[in-house]
Amino acid sequence: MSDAKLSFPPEFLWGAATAAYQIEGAAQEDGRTPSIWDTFSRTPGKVLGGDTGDVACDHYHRWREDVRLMADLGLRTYRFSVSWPRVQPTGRGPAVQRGLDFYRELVDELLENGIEPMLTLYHWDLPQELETSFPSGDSAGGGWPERDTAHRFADYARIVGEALGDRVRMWTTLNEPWCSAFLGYGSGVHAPGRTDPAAALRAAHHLNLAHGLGAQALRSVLPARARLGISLNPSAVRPLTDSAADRDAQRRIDALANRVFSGPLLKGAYPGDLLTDTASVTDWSFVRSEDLAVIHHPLDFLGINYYAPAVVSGGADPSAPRHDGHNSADHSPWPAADSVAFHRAPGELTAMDWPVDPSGLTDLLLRYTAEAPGVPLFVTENGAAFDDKPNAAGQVHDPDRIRYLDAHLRAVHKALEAGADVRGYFLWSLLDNFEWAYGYSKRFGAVYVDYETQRRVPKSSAYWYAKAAASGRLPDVED
Ligand code: PNW
Repeated sequence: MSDAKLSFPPEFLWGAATAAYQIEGAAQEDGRTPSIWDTFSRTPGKVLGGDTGDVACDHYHRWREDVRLMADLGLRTYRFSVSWPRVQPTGRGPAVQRGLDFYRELVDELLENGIEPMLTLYHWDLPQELETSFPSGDSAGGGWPERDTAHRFADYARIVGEALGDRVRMWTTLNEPWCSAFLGYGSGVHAPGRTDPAAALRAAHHLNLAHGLGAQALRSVLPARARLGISLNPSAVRPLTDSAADRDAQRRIDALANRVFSGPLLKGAYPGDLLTDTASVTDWSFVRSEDLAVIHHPLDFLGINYYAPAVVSGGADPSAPRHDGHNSADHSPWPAADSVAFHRAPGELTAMDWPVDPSGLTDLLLRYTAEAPGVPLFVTENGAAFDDKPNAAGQVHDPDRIRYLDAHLRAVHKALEAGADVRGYFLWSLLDNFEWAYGYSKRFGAVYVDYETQRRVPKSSAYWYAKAAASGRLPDVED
């Protein structure tokens, strides 16, 4: 649509996001040890095509070129993550100076180019050692189901805070703890690939605790001007019909997708219905009452990652295929929710088979405006994968992605008009990259990456987005 060009506030931050394991490569350089994603991706059958992050976009060696790309596109902010096993191999003990230096140099280059860094401490690359060797051992393995991992995360947060606190202002503890807990330990489609619903719920709590302990550790070392938040991937869950069964299915999934995090983070308590719903799986005795005050730490901002909504109904046949975006998994990521059926939401599908429906983004921004009054919001991820290919002239035209971005930025604008305090938007992703269980088969980048040559080619959407960032207005959408 080329009607009124919507304009955004002048201080609105236009950015792009990446994550360490998805772009860095250099998996065995400078003292980095394996993360759970190295182990998982090297296990046959776990990642499409047997792809790994060993080389990825080789960003570890090409970061200067990548920052130049961001500067050329006029980005005002860049969200990246720090690889835990690069700065603290094995997840315990002293830091590796070379690992910290890599991020310091990256940040300095960003700042010199007028690009504000947003640093994520944990985007899923847990040091393998923390998954494998663990002190108490009251579950089938270590990792996030173990309480100790939250304490290890706080130590790591302090290390990075001390090293970069003088130059990074925006900090997030965790990216999408839902994926870490429920895809990592529930459905097993993400590392470490465990399929134990009780472990997934324990993981969710210990991720919440890690956020709280990490936030405390950061506050103790960061200057007062630092801003601290977390990025969640809340689900816009809709009932298929208005029936009582469908509305109850919505409530149940809302608890498992959203309130399991927002409850303790924003209210200092787990929702009662979540505890009752999951009583057959766990008694939640791993939650100590003092944990809740730690998790309920005042946020300076909340990051919302959004891709697509979900539609649910009650009274399902547990053997029927799910349409929750996790159909390929034999195990459900939703503990104690076998009676819930997932339906395909309406809308055009992206290459992930995720429907295009921007209204969920407006809904979520307004919901969290109400649930976290006074807390500024960022869209810390939004974007889409399409089947991008260079043409004979070597250019990549991606009108689908332009339409997707335009529609979702309009959804952000709608939330702004309705009173949401949205401070910025990060396109996922700057570069095509390692798309987790899908390997390199899905391209989310505004910039095309030729994995043979590592050549970067900005797609048409990158130029479109650059115009939006430069003018604060949404440009026309080409056909
Ligand atoms: C997010 N799901 O991952 C991540 O933060 C990014 O690293 C990732 O590349 C991006 O979204 C695109 O997938 C998700 O299955 C992965 O529901 C899977 C799901 C959701 C988010």
